[in-house]
Order: sequence, then structure tokens, then C-alpha cells
Amino acid sequence: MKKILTLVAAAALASTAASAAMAAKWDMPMAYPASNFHSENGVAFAKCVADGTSGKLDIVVHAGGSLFAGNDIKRAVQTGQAPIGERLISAQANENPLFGIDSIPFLATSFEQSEKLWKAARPAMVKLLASQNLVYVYAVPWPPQGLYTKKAVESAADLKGVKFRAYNAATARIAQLAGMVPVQIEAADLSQALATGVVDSFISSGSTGVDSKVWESLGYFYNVQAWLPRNIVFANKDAFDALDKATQKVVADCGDKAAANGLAKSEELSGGYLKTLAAHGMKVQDPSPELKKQFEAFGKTMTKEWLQKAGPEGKAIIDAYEAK
Ligand code: PCA
Repeated sequence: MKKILTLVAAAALASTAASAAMAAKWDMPMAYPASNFHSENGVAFAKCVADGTSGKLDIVVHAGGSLFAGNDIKRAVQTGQAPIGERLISAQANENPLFGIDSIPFLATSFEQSEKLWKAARPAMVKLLASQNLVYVYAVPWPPQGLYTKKAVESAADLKGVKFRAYNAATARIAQLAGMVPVQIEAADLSQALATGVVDSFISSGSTGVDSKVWESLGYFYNVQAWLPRNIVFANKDAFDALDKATQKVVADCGDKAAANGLAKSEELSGGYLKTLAAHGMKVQDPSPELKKQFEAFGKTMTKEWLQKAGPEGKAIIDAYEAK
């Protein structure tokens, strides 16, 4: 009897050890605050994966840039320092212009157009990421981008010399075209940069304005609706390949769900953010016709510049988007 018990205990121990060896924990760095809808969506994605694999793959979200700052997340995932992570993909456009396709001003200005553009761009994006040892999992758009300023702005002339927070090459280029002074700053550092006067202006969504309580420093939001940039969640290819086929499928399926849920959330919350800004005393308004015209002219210049950089492959994507 004693011998049987020992055998049973040994078998139980062996099976625990086996399942422990098979279970994996993936840290998932994200750059935006835990309360942001992208981060909440990331947590829901992690839960979907845990449920779908009965806990075999445990993804732990680290929001707010707490594990890696936004600017370091892509490299961390490429090199396997983190198995999965999220990045504002246009912030990597200096590596390859394709990463900036969602931030060409006035190319895709509504959720519907943004989806169309993404469908046209996704195959090339997936391929480009794969060439960098990354597996595309899902992407979610931010609400449309507008201009935040301290003082009222009637035309681009009022922006001359203003210190401007940029989050990617496109926002830095707009600043340059408008005669502003761009400084690259992560969203996690935005409140402090505004409070200390490092910058007095930026372009972003109502979502980031609310996250950063920008009414404490700024007075105006101009609803320019210039583009809808995306966050992409990608996995390290070696880490992904090490998962069994069933687990890989759960990750992909949960990614598809997260893309749909994230899009719906972004759209649903979009208007409310602007109401929150107004409720805190900010003047939320459309840009003057002159300012709008000037921004559209910047957009034309930047579209030309992008097409030059992105070459025939870039042009093919824009053509496919515009043909639909
Ligand atoms: N918020 C992010 C990117 C776009 C947006 O709406 C940010 O400002 O960093």
C-alpha cells in the first residue's frame, strides 16, 4: 500500500512539473497609463489568452511604461527582452516609412477610413514586422488627432516659436512646417513637460489629453481630425514559435477579438473625451478655416514626402486604399 501511495505521489509530482514546464509567463510592456482604453484592452486580451489556454500562457500587462518606456518597447520585443509588447507604431517611422502610414495628415481622418487604410496596409506591415523577428498580434486606432495649445490660435502664424511636444516624425514635421519647436516626449512624461513649460502645445487625441489632465496647463483644443494613429501589439517571433500550435491559435484569435473590441471602444469614447476637456474649462472647437487650410497644405507636402520615401510599395498601398 505504501509503495502504491509513493508511486501515486511521484506521478502527481511529475505531472505538476510537466505542466509547470509547459506553462509560460509573458510580461507585456505597454506605454500608456493603466486606465487608458488601450491598456484595459491589453488586460482583456491577456485574460482571453489565459482563459483560452487554461492558464498555460499567462500574459502580465505592465502599463504606463513601467517595464520599458514606449521608445524602448519595440527593441525589447525584437531582442526577446520582452516576449510581447505594445507600441505606437508611427513612432518607429524613422526605421521604415511604412510604420508611419497611419500618420499622413488628412489621408484617413475617420474611423471608417482608418480601417480601410489599415486593411490595405496590413499585409505589408505584417511582413515588415516578421522581417524584424516580430509577430503581428493586433492593432487599435487612437481617436482622431487635434491640436492642443495654451493660447488661442487663429492661423499658423500664432504657432511660430511655440514649443511643441512631438510623438513621432510626422508630428515633428508638422511643427517644423508651422515654425514651432518640436521636442520628442513620451505620453508618460507629458503632464510634467506641460507643467514645467518644456512644451506649450501638442497634437494628440482627446484620450491622451484627458489621461494627462492637460487642462491644468492648456486652454484650447482644435478638433483638426488630422489622422488616427495606431498602437500595435506584437510578439517576439522566437517566443511565439516556442508555443504549441493550439496556444498560438488562441493568441491569434484573442488578438482578433482585441482589435475589434479596441476599435469599438476608441470610437465609443472619442466624443466623451472632448466633453471632459470642455467640462474642465478648455475651449474645444473646430479650427478656423484659415488654420484648417494651412494644416491641409502641410498634409499635402507631407503626403508627397512620404510617397518619395516609401517608393512603389507605399504608393501601391495608398492606391489600393483610395480605390476602395
Ligand atoms: N495618444 C498618443 C498617440 C496618439 C494619441 O492619441 C500620444 O499622445 O502619445
